[in-house]
Amino acid sequence: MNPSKILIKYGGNAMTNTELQKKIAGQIHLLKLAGHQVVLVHGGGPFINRALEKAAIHSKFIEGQRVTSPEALVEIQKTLIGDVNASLVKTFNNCDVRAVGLSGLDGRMVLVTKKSVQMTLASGEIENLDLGSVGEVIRIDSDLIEIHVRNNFTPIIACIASDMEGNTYNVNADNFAGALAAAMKADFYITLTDVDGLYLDFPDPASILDQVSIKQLQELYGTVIKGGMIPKIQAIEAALNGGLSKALILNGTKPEQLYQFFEENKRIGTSIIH
Ligand code: X2W
Repeated sequence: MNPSKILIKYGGNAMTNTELQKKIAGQIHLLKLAGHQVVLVHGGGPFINRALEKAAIHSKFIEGQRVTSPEALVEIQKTLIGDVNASLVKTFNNCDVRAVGLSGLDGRMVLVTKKSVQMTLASGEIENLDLGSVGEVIRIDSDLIEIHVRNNFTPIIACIASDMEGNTYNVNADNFAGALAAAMKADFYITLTDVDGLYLDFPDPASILDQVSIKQLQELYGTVIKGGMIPKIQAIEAALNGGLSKALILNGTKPEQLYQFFEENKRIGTSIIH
Protein backbone atom coordinates (compact mmCIF):
# COMPACT_ATOMS: atom_id res chain seq x y z
CA MET A 1 0.00 0.00 0.00
CA ASN A 2 1.10 3.61 -0.57
CA PRO A 3 2.92 5.05 2.44
CA SER A 4 0.19 6.17 4.84
CA LYS A 5 -0.17 8.01 8.13
CA ILE A 6 -1.67 5.51 10.52
CA LEU A 7 -3.04 6.24 13.99
CA ILE A 8 -3.54 3.15 16.12
CA LYS A 9 -5.66 3.14 19.29
CA TYR A 10 -4.20 0.46 21.48
CA GLY A 11 -5.88 -0.90 24.58
CA GLY A 12 -7.65 -3.80 26.18
CA ASN A 13 -6.43 -7.42 26.28
CA ALA A 14 -3.77 -6.88 23.64
CA MET A 15 -2.07 -4.51 26.08
CA THR A 16 -2.11 -6.53 29.29
CA ASN A 17 -0.44 -9.48 27.56
CA THR A 18 3.28 -8.67 27.19
CA GLU A 19 3.83 -11.26 24.45
CA LEU A 20 1.11 -9.57 22.38
CA GLN A 21 2.67 -6.19 23.16
CA LYS A 22 5.94 -7.38 21.65
CA LYS A 23 4.16 -8.75 18.58
CA ILE A 24 2.33 -5.46 18.02
CA ALA A 25 5.64 -3.62 18.32
CA GLY A 26 7.07 -6.04 15.73
CA GLN A 27 4.19 -5.32 13.37
CA ILE A 28 4.69 -1.58 13.73
CA HIS A 29 8.36 -2.08 12.93
CA LEU A 30 7.34 -3.85 9.69
CA LEU A 31 4.84 -1.13 8.80
CA LYS A 32 7.53 1.50 9.27
CA LEU A 33 9.97 -0.47 7.10
CA ALA A 34 7.25 -0.47 4.42
CA GLY A 35 7.27 3.34 4.60
CA HIS A 36 4.24 4.07 6.78
CA GLN A 37 4.19 6.65 9.57
CA VAL A 38 2.68 5.25 12.76
CA VAL A 39 1.33 7.02 15.86
CA LEU A 40 0.02 5.07 18.81
CA VAL A 41 -2.50 6.27 21.41
CA HIS A 42 -2.92 3.98 24.37
CA GLY A 43 -5.37 3.55 27.20
CA GLY A 44 -4.83 1.31 30.15
CA GLY A 45 -8.19 0.73 31.85
CA PRO A 46 -7.16 -2.59 33.47
CA PHE A 47 -3.91 -1.07 34.83
CA ILE A 48 -5.82 1.91 36.23
CA ASN A 49 -8.36 -0.40 37.88
CA ARG A 50 -5.55 -2.23 39.62
CA ALA A 51 -3.80 0.97 40.77
CA LEU A 52 -7.02 2.46 42.13
CA GLU A 53 -7.86 -0.76 43.94
CA LYS A 54 -4.41 -0.79 45.52
CA ALA A 55 -4.86 2.82 46.66
CA ALA A 56 -8.34 1.93 47.98
CA ILE A 57 -10.00 4.48 45.69
CA HIS A 58 -13.43 3.49 44.47
CA SER A 59 -14.24 4.34 40.86
CA LYS A 60 -17.33 4.08 38.72
CA PHE A 61 -18.19 4.73 35.07
CA ILE A 62 -20.91 6.92 33.63
CA GLU A 63 -21.51 6.44 29.91
CA GLY A 64 -18.11 4.83 29.45
CA GLN A 65 -16.27 7.64 31.28
CA ARG A 66 -14.51 7.01 34.58
CA VAL A 67 -15.65 9.48 37.25
CA THR A 68 -12.31 10.96 38.30
CA SER A 69 -11.77 12.48 41.75
CA PRO A 70 -8.59 14.51 42.48
CA GLU A 71 -7.09 11.49 44.32
CA ALA A 72 -7.99 9.17 41.45
CA LEU A 73 -6.44 11.57 38.93
CA VAL A 74 -3.07 11.38 40.72
CA GLU A 75 -3.11 7.57 40.46
CA ILE A 76 -4.36 7.59 36.84
CA GLN A 77 -1.68 10.02 35.68
CA LYS A 78 1.00 8.00 37.48
CA THR A 79 -0.28 4.77 35.95
CA LEU A 80 -0.77 5.95 32.36
CA ILE A 81 2.35 8.09 32.01
CA GLY A 82 4.70 6.62 34.62
CA ASP A 83 3.92 2.93 34.19
CA VAL A 84 2.04 2.06 31.00
CA ASN A 85 3.59 4.61 28.66
CA ALA A 86 7.11 4.06 29.99
CA SER A 87 6.77 0.31 29.63
CA LEU A 88 5.39 0.55 26.08
CA VAL A 89 8.23 2.85 25.04
CA LYS A 90 10.73 0.31 26.37
CA THR A 91 9.06 -2.67 24.66
CA PHE A 92 8.65 -0.83 21.36
CA ASN A 93 12.21 0.43 21.34
CA ASN A 94 13.41 -3.14 21.84
CA CYS A 95 11.72 -3.75 18.48
CA ASP A 96 13.52 -0.81 16.86
CA VAL A 97 10.56 1.46 16.31
CA ARG A 98 12.24 4.61 17.76
CA ALA A 99 9.41 5.14 20.22
CA VAL A 100 8.95 8.47 21.98
CA GLY A 101 6.64 8.66 25.00
CA LEU A 102 4.27 11.62 25.09
CA SER A 103 0.94 12.64 26.57
CA GLY A 104 -1.52 15.36 25.65
CA LEU A 105 0.27 17.58 28.20
CA ASP A 106 3.47 17.78 26.14
CA GLY A 107 3.70 21.00 24.19
CA ARG A 108 0.02 21.49 25.16
CA MET A 109 -0.71 19.09 22.32
CA VAL A 110 -4.25 18.29 23.46
CA LEU A 111 -6.42 20.90 25.13
CA VAL A 112 -9.59 19.82 26.88
CA THR A 113 -12.45 21.28 28.81
CA LYS A 114 -14.30 19.62 31.68
CA LYS A 115 -16.68 17.10 30.18
CA SER A 116 -20.32 17.30 31.11
CA VAL A 117 -22.86 14.54 30.82
CA GLN A 118 -26.59 15.08 31.11
CA MET A 119 -29.22 12.59 32.18
CA THR A 120 -32.94 12.90 31.60
CA LEU A 121 -34.84 12.04 34.80
CA ALA A 122 -38.18 10.19 34.87
CA SER A 123 -39.82 13.58 35.53
CA GLY A 124 -38.40 14.85 32.22
CA GLU A 125 -35.99 17.17 34.02
CA ILE A 126 -32.40 17.22 32.84
CA GLU A 127 -29.70 16.65 35.43
CA ASN A 128 -26.02 17.48 34.94
CA LEU A 129 -23.78 14.67 36.14
CA ASP A 130 -20.37 15.60 37.54
CA LEU A 131 -17.60 13.36 36.17
CA GLY A 132 -14.86 15.18 38.09
CA SER A 133 -11.59 15.63 36.19
CA VAL A 134 -12.70 14.06 32.91
CA GLY A 135 -11.75 16.04 29.85
CA GLU A 136 -13.40 16.55 26.49
CA VAL A 137 -11.01 17.40 23.66
CA ILE A 138 -11.51 20.91 22.27
CA ARG A 139 -8.28 21.64 20.42
CA ILE A 140 -5.25 19.77 19.16
CA ASP A 141 -1.91 21.09 18.02
CA SER A 142 -0.37 18.22 16.09
CA ASP A 143 2.99 19.94 15.38
CA LEU A 144 4.75 17.83 18.00
CA ILE A 145 3.55 14.66 16.29
CA GLU A 146 4.57 15.92 12.86
CA ILE A 147 8.07 16.71 14.09
CA HIS A 148 8.47 13.18 15.38
CA VAL A 149 6.98 11.20 12.50
CA ARG A 150 8.83 13.27 9.91
CA ASN A 151 12.05 12.19 11.61
CA ASN A 152 11.06 8.53 11.72
CA PHE A 153 10.13 8.44 15.42
CA THR A 154 6.97 6.68 16.65
CA PRO A 155 5.01 8.77 19.16
CA ILE A 156 3.36 6.68 21.86
CA ILE A 157 0.79 8.90 23.51
CA ALA A 158 -1.01 8.61 26.87
CA CYS A 159 -4.55 10.02 27.12
CA ILE A 160 -3.89 12.71 29.74
CA ALA A 161 -4.39 16.37 28.80
CA SER A 162 -4.87 19.83 30.28
CA ASP A 163 -7.30 22.71 30.00
CA MET A 164 -6.50 26.36 29.19
CA GLU A 165 -5.69 27.05 32.85
CA GLY A 166 -3.27 24.14 33.06
CA ASN A 167 -5.48 21.79 35.09
CA THR A 168 -4.89 18.12 34.30
CA TYR A 169 -7.66 15.80 33.07
CA ASN A 170 -8.25 12.12 32.43
CA VAL A 171 -9.53 11.55 28.89
CA ASN A 172 -11.13 8.38 27.51
CA ALA A 173 -8.48 6.89 25.21
CA ASP A 174 -10.89 6.24 22.32
CA ASN A 175 -12.16 9.83 22.39
CA PHE A 176 -8.58 11.12 22.60
CA ALA A 177 -7.41 8.93 19.69
CA GLY A 178 -10.34 9.73 17.39
CA ALA A 179 -9.83 13.47 17.84
CA LEU A 180 -6.10 13.16 17.30
CA ALA A 181 -6.53 11.07 14.14
CA ALA A 182 -8.61 13.87 12.61
CA ALA A 183 -6.25 16.64 13.76
CA MET A 184 -3.13 14.99 12.35
CA LYS A 185 -4.98 14.20 9.11
CA ALA A 186 -4.23 10.51 9.36
CA ASP A 187 -5.04 8.30 6.38
CA PHE A 188 -6.22 5.48 8.64
CA TYR A 189 -7.58 5.29 12.15
CA ILE A 190 -7.18 1.76 13.48
CA THR A 191 -8.99 0.62 16.61
CA LEU A 192 -7.46 -2.53 18.01
CA THR A 193 -10.08 -4.51 19.91
CA ASP A 194 -10.27 -8.13 21.06
CA VAL A 195 -12.73 -9.28 18.38
CA ASP A 196 -12.44 -9.64 14.60
CA GLY A 197 -14.70 -6.68 13.77
CA LEU A 198 -18.35 -5.71 14.05
CA TYR A 199 -20.54 -8.82 14.13
CA LEU A 200 -24.18 -8.70 13.07
CA ASP A 201 -24.62 -11.93 14.98
CA PHE A 202 -21.80 -12.54 17.50
CA PRO A 203 -19.90 -14.95 17.44
CA ASP A 204 -20.80 -16.14 13.92
CA PRO A 205 -17.69 -15.23 11.85
CA ALA A 206 -19.80 -15.18 8.69
CA SER A 207 -21.72 -12.23 10.17
CA ILE A 208 -18.70 -9.89 10.44
CA LEU A 209 -19.36 -6.69 8.52
CA ASP A 210 -16.67 -6.13 5.94
CA GLN A 211 -17.52 -2.47 5.38
CA VAL A 212 -20.09 -0.15 6.89
CA SER A 213 -20.92 3.55 6.39
CA ILE A 214 -21.48 6.12 9.15
CA LYS A 215 -25.14 6.25 8.12
CA GLN A 216 -25.53 2.47 8.41
CA LEU A 217 -23.84 2.59 11.83
CA GLN A 218 -26.69 4.64 13.27
CA GLU A 219 -29.06 1.71 12.83
CA LEU A 220 -26.69 -0.64 14.64
CA TYR A 221 -26.56 1.22 17.99
CA GLY A 222 -28.15 -0.83 20.76
CA THR A 223 -28.03 -4.10 18.83
CA VAL A 224 -24.65 -4.60 17.18
CA ILE A 225 -22.93 -1.65 18.85
CA LYS A 226 -23.20 -1.94 22.59
CA GLY A 227 -21.13 -1.77 25.81
CA GLY A 228 -17.44 -1.13 25.28
CA MET A 229 -17.94 -0.85 21.52
CA ILE A 230 -19.93 2.40 21.93
CA PRO A 231 -17.00 4.78 22.76
CA LYS A 232 -14.92 3.06 20.05
CA ILE A 233 -17.54 3.67 17.39
CA GLN A 234 -18.16 7.23 18.60
CA ALA A 235 -14.44 7.93 18.29
CA ILE A 236 -14.44 6.45 14.78
CA GLU A 237 -17.36 8.68 13.83
CA ALA A 238 -15.54 11.72 15.25
CA ALA A 239 -12.44 10.85 13.23
CA LEU A 240 -14.40 10.43 9.99
CA ASN A 241 -16.49 13.55 10.61
CA GLY A 242 -13.19 15.36 11.24
CA GLY A 243 -11.98 14.58 7.73
CA LEU A 244 -10.55 11.03 7.70
CA SER A 245 -11.65 8.85 4.84
CA LYS A 246 -11.29 5.46 6.47
CA ALA A 247 -11.35 3.82 9.89
CA LEU A 248 -10.79 0.19 10.62
CA ILE A 249 -11.53 -2.19 13.49
CA LEU A 250 -8.93 -4.96 13.78
CA ASN A 251 -8.29 -7.68 16.32
CA GLY A 252 -5.37 -6.65 18.56
CA THR A 253 -5.07 -10.22 19.84
CA LYS A 254 -4.09 -11.17 16.27
CA PRO A 255 -1.35 -8.58 15.68
CA GLU A 256 -0.39 -10.06 12.31
CA GLN A 257 -3.61 -8.49 10.99
CA LEU A 258 -1.87 -5.11 10.88
CA TYR A 259 0.71 -6.19 8.32
CA GLN A 260 -1.80 -8.38 6.48
CA PHE A 261 -4.15 -5.44 6.01
CA PHE A 262 -1.59 -2.88 4.91
CA GLU A 263 0.90 -4.95 2.98
CA GLU A 264 -0.84 -8.14 1.90
CA ASN A 265 -4.14 -6.51 0.91
CA LYS A 266 -6.13 -8.92 3.04
CA ARG A 267 -9.73 -7.86 3.57
CA ILE A 268 -9.96 -8.27 7.32
CA GLY A 269 -11.70 -6.48 10.17
CA THR A 270 -14.49 -3.97 9.63
CA SER A 271 -13.87 -0.84 7.58
CA ILE A 272 -15.93 2.24 8.37
CA ILE A 273 -16.35 4.83 5.63
CA HIS A 274 -18.43 7.97 5.04
C1 X2W B 1 -10.02 6.25 30.91
C2 X2W B 1 -8.60 6.38 30.37
C3 X2W B 1 -7.96 5.07 29.99
C4 X2W B 1 -8.68 4.35 28.86
C5 X2W B 1 -10.00 5.52 32.27
O1 X2W B 1 -9.84 6.16 33.30
O2 X2W B 1 -10.13 4.28 32.24
C6 X2W B 1 -11.86 7.82 31.21
O3 X2W B 1 -12.71 6.94 31.26
P1 X2W B 1 -8.81 1.95 27.71
O4 X2W B 1 -7.97 0.77 28.03
O5 X2W B 1 -8.69 2.39 26.32
O6 X2W B 1 -10.26 1.76 28.12
N1 X2W B 1 -10.56 7.57 31.03
C7 X2W B 1 -12.27 9.26 31.33
O7 X2W B 1 -9.54 4.87 28.16
O8 X2W B 1 -8.22 3.07 28.66
